[in-house]
Amino acid sequence: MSKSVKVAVTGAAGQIGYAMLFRLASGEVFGPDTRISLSLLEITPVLPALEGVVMELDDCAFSLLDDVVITDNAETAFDGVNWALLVGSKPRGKGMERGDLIRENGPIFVGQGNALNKAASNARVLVVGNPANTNCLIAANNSDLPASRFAAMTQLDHNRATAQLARKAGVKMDDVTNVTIWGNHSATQYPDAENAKIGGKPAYEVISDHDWLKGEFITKVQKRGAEVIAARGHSSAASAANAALHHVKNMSKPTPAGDWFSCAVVSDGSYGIDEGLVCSVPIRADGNGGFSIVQNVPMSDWAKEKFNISLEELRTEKSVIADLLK
Ligand code: NAX
Repeated sequence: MSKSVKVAVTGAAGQIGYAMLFRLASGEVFGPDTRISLSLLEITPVLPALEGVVMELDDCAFSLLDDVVITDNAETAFDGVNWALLVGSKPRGKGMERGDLIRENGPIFVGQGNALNKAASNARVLVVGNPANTNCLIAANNSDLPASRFAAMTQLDHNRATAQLARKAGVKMDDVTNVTIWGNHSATQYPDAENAKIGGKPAYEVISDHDWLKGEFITKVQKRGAEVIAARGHSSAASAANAALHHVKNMSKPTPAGDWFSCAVVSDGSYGIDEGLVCSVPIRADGNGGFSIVQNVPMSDWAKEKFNISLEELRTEKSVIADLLK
């Protein structure tokens, strides 16, 4: 008998949604024996555009795709879903500071946290919409689902770091392992090459240009989103959708022995991160829906300093939306 999965995507008519839905519906993520229902949330004025996307989904005649629901009601969208991919949020407007964006988007995640609570007792949640860590903190805090069901996406940053290391070392992508993104999905994040491995050896042994590892590598990953906007005129979409699906796959299967992946989860106090803060750390999934934070990954004093900058930013973001927390 075939299995089935129901996936909610918010902001489904946006550019990441458009790059994500067809891959989800193709069966790439959950495998060829899993039937798929999609539940798509948009704001009311965008529903007609979303109808066009649904026409295109139909026109693909995907074998595994059963229902597609579109709605502007979060509770309807989340009804009985196994995964909720929270992509939708307002983009940063002209002259808007990060703090303004947090205040603008925070209430969306209060509503969606509540809706998840009522409609989706089995859901696993990935927050992509920015500021992702703090939006995730708000959604998790406004829901009674276990905190471990919530994550904010740093897989795109992880993939960017992996690609930079592979290109520099002249190796295949899969030769790079044990990359970690620490902290916030923002320009303060700390991409960790000190613990990364290339072909099983420390990245610092394989790449002799340590100035690059301590300098350009870090800033390149931190500022890659802005670099893509400058070149393309639009923010990362296909790579972001790819990373979201990569996250779902990573969480759904046992992580290969000795490796880990990055995502921002609700802190249990590991690495001195304030309990409850949503912070990116190294994660291993057990293949049964559970995960653990990899412990004792060493950090030099230099690395700790970098990580602390991002941690401090997360604390500030939390203070900006303190009134939205229960
Ligand atoms: P778009 O502006 O193309 O799409 C966003 C969609 O969300 C729009 O269709 C909008 O109508 C919808 N939306 C707004 N408020 C909503 C609500 N309350 N409920 C449901 N839908 C709502 O943006 P897109 O390029 O798709 O990016 C989406 C989000 O991902 C942005 O916040 C963006 O900053 C964030 N990103 C996060 C990344 C990450 O690694 N965590 C990387 C890529 C991306 O920048």
